[in-house]
Amino acid sequence: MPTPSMEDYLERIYILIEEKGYARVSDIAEALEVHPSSVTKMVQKLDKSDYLIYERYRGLILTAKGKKVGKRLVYRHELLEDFLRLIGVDNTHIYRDVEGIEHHLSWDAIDRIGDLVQYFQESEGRVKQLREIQKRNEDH
Ligand SMILES: [Mn+2]
Repeated sequence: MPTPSMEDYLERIYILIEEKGYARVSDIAEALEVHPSSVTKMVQKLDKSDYLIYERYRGLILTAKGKKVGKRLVYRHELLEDFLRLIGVDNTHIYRDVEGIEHHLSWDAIDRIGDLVQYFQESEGRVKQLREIQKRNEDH
């Protein structure tokens, strides 16, 4: 099991590779706002745990295991953003809130949140009802 910090790196590396085709240590450092030496250390750790293969001058590639986990982590982040948006959380809080909770929920909880998001997405009326309750609560 990757640690929360390993998860942050894998998630970011997966996104960088999706978007640019590669992930350089400097890009990862910039995206995560950490020192490049921290990235090198973590990348070596991820290599040891078989999430990726890192060669100093050739860059890094995700293994099948790294791709699978990275994809799941990106899905989890996006699902939690959808969830918070859906329940009416203000956009200015969403990214930070997701970063704060994403590592601390079980995959069971993630899947149940997925059900709930689907429940609302399947019917616009359900979202409307929720907004009505929220409006009522605000008025009090
Ligand atoms: Mn995240």
